[in-house]
Amino acid sequence: MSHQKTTLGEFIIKNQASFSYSTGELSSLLNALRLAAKVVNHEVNKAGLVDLFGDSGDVNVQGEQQQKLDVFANKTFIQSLKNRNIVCGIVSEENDEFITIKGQDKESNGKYVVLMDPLDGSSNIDVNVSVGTIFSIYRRITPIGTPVEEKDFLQPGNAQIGAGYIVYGTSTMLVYTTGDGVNGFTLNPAIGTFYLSHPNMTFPEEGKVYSVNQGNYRHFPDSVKKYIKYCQQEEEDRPYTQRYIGSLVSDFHRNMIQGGVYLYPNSTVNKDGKLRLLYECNPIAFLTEQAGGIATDGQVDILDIVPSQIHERAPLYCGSSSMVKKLLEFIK
Ligand code: P6P
Repeated sequence: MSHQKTTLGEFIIKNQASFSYSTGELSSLLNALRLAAKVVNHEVNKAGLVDLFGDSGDVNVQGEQQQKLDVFANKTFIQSLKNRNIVCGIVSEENDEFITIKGQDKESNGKYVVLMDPLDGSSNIDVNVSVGTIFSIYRRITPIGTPVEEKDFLQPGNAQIGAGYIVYGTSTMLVYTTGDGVNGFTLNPAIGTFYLSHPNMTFPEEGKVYSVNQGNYRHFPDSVKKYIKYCQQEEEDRPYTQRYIGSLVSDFHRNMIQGGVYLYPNSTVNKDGKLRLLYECNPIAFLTEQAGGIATDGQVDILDIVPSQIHERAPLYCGSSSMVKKLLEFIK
């Protein structure tokens, strides 16, 4: 029963003590994300009824057709993060440049920066397939009170102090880490409260699922083609099942619960892959490692990559450690 479960708000307070560097500001940041998640969830669930389906008519920095819900989610998360004077800057998939946030005193006093994909997989909205929000949190590098700079956002993933996602699916869940394991919270929409439903989430060591868009097979490196053939072979523990929703958060969430490996390789079409390093690969990689899995670009751990541009892309292979290790035998 819900009344026996810990709420997200209670969990954040209880674990605040473990934020050795926080005086409650990180808790407040997490609560800002919690609030925005509930507002976006409400709109995602009724998009078709209030004409929030479909294209906004604009195109984002990636050249992708912006969906109306993308725009709504972006505005909602930015507004919620602005309101608490704890964040000094935001990078969003939907904005070309980083956003500077000043407090009422017109100063950049926030201690943190947030990087996000406000509505990942949004091309699935009109066909009623799960979509998600992905977020990544760092301490700023520049001194408090000075203008936020691009270097505040170009930190390697291993400097993250928090990361997570909201999946707007058959149920809405918020899954996050602050470096002390991964915990999942399910929204009770009747009362608008997230409850701890998946404590200490960990990747099964082994899995039977591989997630890749096989429509791109002909563009993949030969090593990846060989691994896919390996997955399909009739041998002791194969063939595996291929599952691909086309929504990173959904494919990742399923694999973390059931076990599996997700692949978005570089290819002759996308030389650096399609996924963005700062607000897709890095937060997913932080969650992966906190859940006992492996996340790599095929050569190095995702979290060790030093970014050079805020919208740069990287290949992503992540999931159950034994499956990723087998994949790396082919790639390396
Ligand atoms: P493709 C959605 O656009 C996204 O960024 C991820 O959520 C998803 O895993 C991937 O791209 C799907 O890309 O090329 O397979 O359609």
